Amino acid sequence: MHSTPHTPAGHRGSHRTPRPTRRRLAGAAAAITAVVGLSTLTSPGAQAADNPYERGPAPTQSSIEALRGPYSVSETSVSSLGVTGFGGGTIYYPTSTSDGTFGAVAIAPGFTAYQSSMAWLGPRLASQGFVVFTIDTNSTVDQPASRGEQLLAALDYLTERSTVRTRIDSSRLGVMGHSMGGGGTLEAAKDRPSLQAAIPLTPWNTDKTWPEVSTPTLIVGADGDTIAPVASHAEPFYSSLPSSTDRAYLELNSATHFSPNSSNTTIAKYSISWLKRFIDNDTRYEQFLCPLPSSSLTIEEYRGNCPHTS
Ligand code: 9J3
Ligand code: ZN
Repeated sequence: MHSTPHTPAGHRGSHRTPRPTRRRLAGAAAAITAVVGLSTLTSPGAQAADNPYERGPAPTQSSIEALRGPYSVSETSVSSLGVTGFGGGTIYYPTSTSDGTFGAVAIAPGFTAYQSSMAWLGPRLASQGFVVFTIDTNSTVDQPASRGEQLLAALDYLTERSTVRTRIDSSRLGVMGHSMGGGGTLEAAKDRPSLQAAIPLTPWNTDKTWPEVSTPTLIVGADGDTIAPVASHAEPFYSSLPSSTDRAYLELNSATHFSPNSSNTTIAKYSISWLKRFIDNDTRYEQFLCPLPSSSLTIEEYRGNCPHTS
């Protein structure tokens, strides 16, 4: 709706150290080329070899706006009694194992809230091809730094001990969260630079500056937020991210602090695009991020640098 087809000419030049996944990707591509020979790479079936992390069909505006993506979703509950470092949660994951492993995302709720406040994102994102872990915190009054640690503990549980651990590529992980959970999302990215994507939703934090974050970060603010006003939270958080970091700021129009707590297509479509682009290295989604989306009935403002060339 707001974007036009992306062209290679729209890419910015790469100007930073390649990520480990990109080095691995290059190595894998070289190995495949050596084994199968160049002629095979020109056949239609060679597409998956270009990006081993690509999952699902080519996206469209309607596919990223849909209530569900192409994968059927299963879920499993994780009791707080069986884990340490966070408060348990629910894992949503693609039912089928025939497409290999998936990237994974942990999602934290806000102050006084529970995993139920973010539950809509579980199947919405998992059905697009991610393992999604909506968590409870140890206490509903835990502060952002604690929520960041708990997001990381949840990812460690997910990839090392959970029943779905074999379905996950542990090198492709991301974090999301609402309000203090969004503040925690920034804390997690600051503490673990190997994370591939971060999406703070109407984030709240007393720390206003995030120059330490190198993880690609999409910050979502709400124009009518009176609890975490964008002028003192989302906007300075975004502005303080290094310009060398892949970053974007999406300000929702006619929205409140609690807009991320119920089904929201604008949040979903840009979150899906961000996670696909940076967790799966899936450049098919770059068309929705670059050129930058225009203001609209649902978008008050959008800022960002177009994704850096991989
Ligand atoms: O998680 C949040 O909703 C943070 C906003 C808040 O209530 O902060 C007050 C200390
Ligand atoms: Zn800071």
